[in-house]
Amino acid sequence: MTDKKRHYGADLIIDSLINHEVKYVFGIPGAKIDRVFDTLEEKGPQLIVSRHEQNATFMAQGLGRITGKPGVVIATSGPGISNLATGLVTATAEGDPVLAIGGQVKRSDLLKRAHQSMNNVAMLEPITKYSAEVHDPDTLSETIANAYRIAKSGKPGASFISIPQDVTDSPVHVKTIKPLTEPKLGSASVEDINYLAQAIRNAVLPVLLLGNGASDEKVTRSIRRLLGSVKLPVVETFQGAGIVSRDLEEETFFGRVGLFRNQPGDMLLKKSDLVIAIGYDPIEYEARNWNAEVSARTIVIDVAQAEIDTYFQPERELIGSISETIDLLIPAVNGYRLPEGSVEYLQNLKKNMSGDIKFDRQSAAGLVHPLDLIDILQEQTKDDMTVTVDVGSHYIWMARYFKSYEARHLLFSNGMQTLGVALPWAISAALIRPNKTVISVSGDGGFLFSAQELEIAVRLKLPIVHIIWNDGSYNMVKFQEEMKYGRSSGIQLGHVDFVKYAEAFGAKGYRVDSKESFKSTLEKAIKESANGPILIDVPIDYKDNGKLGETILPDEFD
Ligand SMILES: Cc1ncc(C[n+]2csc(CCOP(=O)(O)OP(=O)(O)O)c2C)c(N)n1
Repeated sequence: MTDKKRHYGADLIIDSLINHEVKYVFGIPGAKIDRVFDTLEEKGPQLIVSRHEQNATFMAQGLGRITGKPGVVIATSGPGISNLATGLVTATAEGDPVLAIGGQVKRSDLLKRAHQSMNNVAMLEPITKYSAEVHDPDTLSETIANAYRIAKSGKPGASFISIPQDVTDSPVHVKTIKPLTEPKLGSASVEDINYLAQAIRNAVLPVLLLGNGASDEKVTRSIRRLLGSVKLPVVETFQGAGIVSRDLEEETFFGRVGLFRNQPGDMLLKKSDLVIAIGYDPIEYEARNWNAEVSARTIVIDVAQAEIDTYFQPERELIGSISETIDLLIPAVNGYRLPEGSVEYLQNLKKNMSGDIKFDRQSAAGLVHPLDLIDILQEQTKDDMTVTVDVGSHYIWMARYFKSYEARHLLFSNGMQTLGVALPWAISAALIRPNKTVISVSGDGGFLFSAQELEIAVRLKLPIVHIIWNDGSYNMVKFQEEMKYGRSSGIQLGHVDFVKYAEAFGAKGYRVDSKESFKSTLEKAIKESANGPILIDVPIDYKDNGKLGETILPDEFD
């Protein structure tokens, strides 16, 4: 029995989380870490027990991405730890702060072939920013404080702490650390800011390339102020979605870039003589894809130095707080106007974006065309609703055609492209942004990577509408294999009755068979989601997917 008056390692862990104002912990217990769960039960934060550690990690990642504060996941030793891996690599790759805490065998078993004995730190080290094991119970709080700071600083990512069972169970003699004030980064140097301002004034077609690092709240506000005073054309990466607001869209937004180099935004980047890359991370869209000719001058604004490669050699890097840097840039470019020729080019490009004639939306009976689905979803989604997207052909369609006007409200996994993120992220979004319906979108393949978490959504009555683009295959792989080899392999899936699946969890499920029935069902589902999650199974018409990969990159428009 625990002596309630004594203070144990587990208390230090939980008190540290409380001091860091952690509201939710996602995870699954096991014997090596159960004292932490026992303490959690008594003191908080709120525990969300998941059905798989991977999904708990995705939920922590989703929380990290939306709030900018590390999402916390706790798992037990052995397979509990190894199940964290995919979530942690996704978080680190995609710049999302996560703090993972894992159980470990007791210290005396560490060097033995004992039950669940494994080198946790070594396993997770390559995919985290910080990976350490605590061997002295009195250092638990300081280790958590450091891991938390590292997860969130610079380019955010995952931190991992392994804690042997006897460390958790030992009495401790120190006080819990309270987080210190965070150091405030200043702007880049005035000299570099003036250099960029001059480069913009001299450029014929300067373009902003906005990446995931540009989509935090403060940076987004600064970028909007900049675009309000100087109408520079903008392209976003998938994870940069939503930075450009509705009122700035018409004059400044030229779409998202990623995956295949055939977007209006790619044409713009190719033609630009000055690309200003803000919070850009090559993991989302390598420079060899958008700067194949190494033609553009590039200037970077970021919190950390860029990784240099043949296709990405910035001539200046403005390093510091991105928002402070942009706020100082605004007066320095005041009064700048794009040359007449560029304005005309952009107007033509815009026409080309909206008049999409590539697709014949006439679908076979019973199927819904992706663009019809997107139009209906767009109509029924309010700007403050979160939309999470899984990985697959549906993600390419969504990234290209679904508009979002609030940063971090349209979420993609674009660094690792990890299947299964959509529903867990929707769960985090529903927790953090209460009373707002969350839309989550996946293929029929990716859905079943994490679908069991529907149980959490039912348990917590979360207002989630999950839309399955159902084509009975791993389509994104299929159509790319067909492009490469003229045939496909390993992509065929069997039939699943998703309506029954939803019902088995106590959720509602609908199947539609036309754009009209999708429209009315979505309307109904958004209303009904006030009482818990709803699944909509949409037979999707993927006949036009090949066109998504066609490599047309004209320089000019007639
Ligand atoms: C964990 C993981 N495994 C495999 C892949 C490779 N992959 C990318 S998309 C995809 C198919 C997705 O199929 P589905 O979820 O049905 O969506 P669709 O492409 O049909 O829209 C696969 C297998 C991946 N990205 N992540």
